[in-house]
Amino acid sequence: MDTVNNVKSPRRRISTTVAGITGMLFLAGCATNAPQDTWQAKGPNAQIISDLQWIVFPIAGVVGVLVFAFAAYTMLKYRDKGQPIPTQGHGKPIAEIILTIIPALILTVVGVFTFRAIFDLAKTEDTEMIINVTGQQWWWEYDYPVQTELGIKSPIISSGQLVMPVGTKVLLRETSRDVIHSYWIPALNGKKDAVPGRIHLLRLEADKPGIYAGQCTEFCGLSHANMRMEAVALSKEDFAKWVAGQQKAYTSPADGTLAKEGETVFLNQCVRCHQVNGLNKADGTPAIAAPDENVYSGAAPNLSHLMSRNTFAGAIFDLLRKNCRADVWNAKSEEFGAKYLAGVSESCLNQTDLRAWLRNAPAMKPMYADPAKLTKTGGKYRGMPNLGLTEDDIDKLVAYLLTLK
Ligand code: HEC
Ligand SMILES: [Cu+2]
Repeated sequence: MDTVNNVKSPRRRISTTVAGITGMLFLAGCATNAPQDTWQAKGPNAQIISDLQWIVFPIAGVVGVLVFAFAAYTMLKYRDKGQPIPTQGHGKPIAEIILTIIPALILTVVGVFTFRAIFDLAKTEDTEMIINVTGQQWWWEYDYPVQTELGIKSPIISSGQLVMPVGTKVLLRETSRDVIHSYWIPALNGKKDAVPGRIHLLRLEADKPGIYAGQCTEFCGLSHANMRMEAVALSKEDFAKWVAGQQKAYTSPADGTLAKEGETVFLNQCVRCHQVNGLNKADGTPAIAAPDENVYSGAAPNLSHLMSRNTFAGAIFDLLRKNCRADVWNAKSEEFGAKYLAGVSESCLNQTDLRAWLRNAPAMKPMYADPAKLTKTGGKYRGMPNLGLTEDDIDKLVAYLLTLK
C-alpha cells in the first residue's frame, strides 16, 4: 500500500522538474565571485544603471509573467477537444483602448526613468580628470594627457590596466586605430564603443580602491575574446605615487649585468615596435619605436613601466604569479594601494607566461602574425610576431624587462 501511495503522477513529476530547473537558474544568478556582475555597482555611474534595472526589470518581469500566464491559460482552456469552432468576432473597442493605454502608460514610466539615467550618464561638465583610451586588435592603450593639478607633467602612456584615483570623475575619450571595439568595466559603467575616427566619451568613477575587470564587448576579430582590461582604482595619495612612478626617468642597467645584455637585445629586436621612454641606442641617440611601420594598427604597448602593471597582452596573462596576484587582488581596501604600487618583483614574476610570450607570442594569443599571411595587411603584423629568439636572449630580456618598473 505504501509504495502505491508514494508513486507520483506524471504531471506532478513534470512540475517538480520545472520548479527544480527554474530554482537552479535563479541560484546561478547569486554567485558572489562575479567581478563582471552588472548588479554589483562599485561606483556612481554603474549605480545609475543598476538603479534603472531595479525599476525596469520588475515591471518587465510582471508583464512577462502575466503574458505567459494568460497565453498558457488560453491555450489550455481552448485547446481542441472536438468542440465546434467558436464564433469569430472582430473589434472590441473597450478591450482595444485598455490594451493600448496600459502599455503606453508602462512605457512612459520606463521611458522617463531611462531618459533620466541616459542624461545623468552623459554629464561631462563636472569632469575632474581625462584619460584617452585607444582600442586596437587586441589590447587597450591608455594615454594620460598633461594635467598638472594631478601631477601629470608629461603624458603617461600605458596599456592593459587603466589606473585612476577613487572618488574622481574620470572622463574616458575613446577611439580606435583599426576596427570598432567597446570599452566595458561592468562594475563602473555601461559599454561605450571605440570607433575609428571618432571620439566617444565614457565616465568612470570608483568608490573604493581595488581592481575592476572588464572586456572588449564589440566583436573585433580573431582574438576579441582575448581583449580584456582592468580598471585599477587607487586612493588619491596612492594615485599621486603611481603618477610619480610613471614619470620616473629611465635608468639603464649597470654595465656587466644580464639586464644590460638584455637592453642590447631589446635595442636590436624590440624597439622597432616598442617604445621605452629614455632608452638610448649605442650611439647615444634616443631609440624611437616606429610601430606604424611594423604593426597594422600602428601601435605596440609602451613598455617604459611594464613591471608597474599586473597583466600583459590585453590583460589575458598575469605578470604576477598566482599567489602574488591573489595577494593584490584580495587585499583589503586600505592595503591594496601599497601592494599594487609594489609592482612586479623578481620573485613574483610569472616567468612561465612571459617567457612563453617572448618565445612565440602568436602561440599564446591568436593574432594573424603569421609572416605567410602578411600580404593581407601590407606586410604589417597584427600583433606581436614570433621573433625566433634563443633561450639565451630570452633570459637576458626577462632580466631587462624586470628593470622596467
Ligand atoms: C613587429 C612588432 C613587435 C616587435 C618586433 C615586438 N613586439 Fe612585443 N608586442 C607587439 C604588439 C603589437 C603587442 C601587443 C599584443 C597584444 O597584446 O595583443 C606586443 C606586446 C608585448 C608585450 C606585452 C605588453 C603589454 O603591456 O601588454 C611585451 C612584454 C612585449 N611585447 C615584449 C616584446 C619584446 C621583449 C620584444 C623584443 C624581443 C618585442 N616585444 C618585439 C609588437 C611587437
Ligand atoms: Cu576589441
